[in-house]
Amino acid sequence: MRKPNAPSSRSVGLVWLSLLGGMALTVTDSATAAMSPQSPISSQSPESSSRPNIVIVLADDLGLGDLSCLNPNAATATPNLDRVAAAGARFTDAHSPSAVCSPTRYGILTGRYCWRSSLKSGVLWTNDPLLIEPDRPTIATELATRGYETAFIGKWHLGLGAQGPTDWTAPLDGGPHTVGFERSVGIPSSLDIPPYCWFRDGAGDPSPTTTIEGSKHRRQDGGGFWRAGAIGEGFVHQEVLARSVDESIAVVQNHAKANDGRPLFLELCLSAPHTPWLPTDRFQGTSTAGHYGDFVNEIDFEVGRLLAALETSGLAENTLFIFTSDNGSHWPVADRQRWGHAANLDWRGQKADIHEAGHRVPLLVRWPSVVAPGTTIKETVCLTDLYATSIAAAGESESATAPPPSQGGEDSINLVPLLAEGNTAGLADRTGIVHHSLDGMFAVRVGDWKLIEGLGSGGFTAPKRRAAKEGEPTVQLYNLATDPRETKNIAARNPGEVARLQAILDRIRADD
Ligand SMILES: [Ca+2]
Repeated sequence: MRKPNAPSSRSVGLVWLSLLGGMALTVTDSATAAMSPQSPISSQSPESSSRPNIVIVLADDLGLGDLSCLNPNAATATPNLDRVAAAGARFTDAHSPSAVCSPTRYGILTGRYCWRSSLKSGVLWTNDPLLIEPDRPTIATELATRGYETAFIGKWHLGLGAQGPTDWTAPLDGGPHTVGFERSVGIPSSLDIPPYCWFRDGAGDPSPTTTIEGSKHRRQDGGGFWRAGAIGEGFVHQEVLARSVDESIAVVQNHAKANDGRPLFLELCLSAPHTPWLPTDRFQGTSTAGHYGDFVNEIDFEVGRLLAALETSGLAENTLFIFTSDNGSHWPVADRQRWGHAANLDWRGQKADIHEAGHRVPLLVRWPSVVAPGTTIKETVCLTDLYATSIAAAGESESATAPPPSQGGEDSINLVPLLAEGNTAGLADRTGIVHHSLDGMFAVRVGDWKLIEGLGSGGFTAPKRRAAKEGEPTVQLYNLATDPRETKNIAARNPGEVARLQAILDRIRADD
């Protein structure tokens, strides 16, 4: 099994980049060569400069086309996120490792595809125990050994409790606090899956002790949707987004106030724009895409509040700030036609699907003095890469007695050289990126080629799975350079390409 990139190879080229000033640059294959310095001239690698704070903000079901910086025709307006993109890098070919929630969250924190874990399809459900295996390294455990304060806020959806159904009458013996986060405030899973409650540092805050009826309406025409089930006293669905950001701002402010020389790692997992779509009064009617679009606008406002807190606390300048989404938007063709809003741009499908809209996600990175403003990165990357990237950004473990370098991050590539210098060498370590759908359908992406191991969407779009007709291939093959919409399955006339990609997928899967 491949080990994560050695952090020692990351020379981030701070001095070289500073020579570029504010010049916008576009990282393409041809530009990469021109951008590469003759030799590393950085004198400020993370080892010798102060370690950066690292903030990862993960939206829930936000599509590429929801950001106005990525979609000139968006029915939404995201000025704060647009400023993040303008100040740093935007990726155009970034993928969540899964087209749904829990597996992507596992992949980000561990740098490992979730289908290697016990969860082979779907998402965790009410009161499932912790999915992350005991002793598995996570971004949080690795950064903690490097002296970071570590905090998790928001939607967890990785299970609570060590085994069996979560026991809310006792301290939680599994959760963010057992996988490296010294502080945590969150909700168990999606905002439409009970129990509805907050937890704080390993205990209910308060635990769910009563019940709520389910809401009747599912999407645009109702008051939001959630399933009936347990709820904690005082829990209000509509307050979760703002409260998650309030808690994050408190973490930032307390961190700045402590000023103890430790850097901060904060993972903020937003509960939006996943259903229930519950924009507060202030945002209703601010978009032309109904409650969904209004909710997206509220996300942007809330991220803006966090960015402002980083600025006023004096942390922003030395912070690697990452914004992304756990899967594509839950936005079928009917919604696009009704509202004229392409939440997933022109990519085929929607959340949960194996086609591009299921897993091609927005990814913005702002890192002043390392990532040049206005950078566009077209290389294919996976959110599992945030594991090795975060560890590389943090630098070597500071304690001689700290555990040895991680043996985790099996499916993670360090993106710091790509971000800082347009250096694509590290990406060559990966033969292909694996995509995974709601029902466990696999696909592999190698260059422009994409092989899907089955027929149908594997997710929400019908048909989910279908049998091959007589003489029809049992797989889908597309070339995204010539057919980005995945309209024409060319598996039948490219058996050699099918065999090549199938062998790569089999090899990655077997490498466990
Ligand atoms: Ca999601």
